[in-house]
Amino acid sequence: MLELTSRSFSSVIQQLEGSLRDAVCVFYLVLRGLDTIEDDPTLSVDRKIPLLRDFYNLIEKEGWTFTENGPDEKDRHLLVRFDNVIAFYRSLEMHYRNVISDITRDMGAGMAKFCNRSMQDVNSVAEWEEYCHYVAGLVGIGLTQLFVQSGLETALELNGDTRLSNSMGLFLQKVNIIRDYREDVDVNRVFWPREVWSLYAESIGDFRATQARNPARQCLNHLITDALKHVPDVFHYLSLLSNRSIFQFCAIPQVMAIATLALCYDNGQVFEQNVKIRKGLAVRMIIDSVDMASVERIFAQQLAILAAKIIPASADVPVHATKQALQKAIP
Ligand code: PS7
Ligand code: MN
Ligand code: MN
Ligand code: MN
Repeated sequence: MLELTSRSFSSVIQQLEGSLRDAVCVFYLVLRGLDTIEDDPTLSVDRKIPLLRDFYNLIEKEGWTFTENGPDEKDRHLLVRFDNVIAFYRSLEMHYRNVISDITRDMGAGMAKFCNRSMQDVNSVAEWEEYCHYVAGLVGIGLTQLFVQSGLETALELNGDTRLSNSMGLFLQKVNIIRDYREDVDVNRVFWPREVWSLYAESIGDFRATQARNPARQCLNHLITDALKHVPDVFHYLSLLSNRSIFQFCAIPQVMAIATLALCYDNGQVFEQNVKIRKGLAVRMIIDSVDMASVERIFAQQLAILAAKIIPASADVPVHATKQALQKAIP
């Protein structure tokens, strides 16, 4: 199921040590199930909201499955055979189950809150961060609790400082939202905050037009600059880890994210298709992400690629802000 549903997390989860491996695998599949309900446009809001809010109870029900997803939902099969995930969840030690249950409850409630307001979109940057907290920051906070429960990580700050764990998720989620502009807008899902895009267009969908490339790229660069502010927290968090398999699990998605940001910066293609880093680059970065020093090197390389794309003569506010964010981000 993990290999069927996960595009990027399957291998880094499978290399985790001991009982943590199963716990994180179940955590992933439970949240993927929840997200499959959130993402399904064929489920009515009235059906969706109670499911999202109740999902943390449903995962306790032996034999529960869900067959109402539309036929096009890519992870439909996971929910059709969710009884398997539930059986696996119920076999976990209680300290792991409690973390998974609490995070699933809070994420489901957060998703329901945003799905409730349907057409109202994400208005401010603060709201953008609130949404990202529910769907990704909470994952960071829950994973950190699992690491500590496993006994493989002991740093007190890791668990005490949910701000750092939250930033780990926020950075990944913002990059995902920035990169997926076209895919999301085409199905009427808007995650770019109105407070930012309204500076550059009347309507978010306008960025798709080739005549709008200049304001579109400025808006894109503005959001990338915003995402970069999380990089110092990401480094701080990674520097607190001591277990090698956990370090790689945490670092590899962050490395992919920074390379994706560097590729997307000032890139008009984001408004046409889903921009993806080259497979060869991804493989090389995965192999190279062994410790803090190598991850810092990769980040510095990717940030240099991004910096080289800044148009030097421009006095735009975002350009100035981007330079400032890069200064703070470069290790
Ligand atoms: C439990 C590994 C490591 C401290 C399913 C990993 C979807 C970016 O939305 O399919 O389909 O376009 O690419 C992952 C922090 C969460 C945040 C969130 C659970 C890192 C349900 C990843 C992943 C915290 C809500 C990418 C958050 O999905 O995107 C486990 C530390 C799931 C992490 C969603 C997004 C994940 C995401 P989409 P993807
Ligand atoms: Mn979703
Ligand atoms: Mn999704
Ligand atoms: Mn997405």
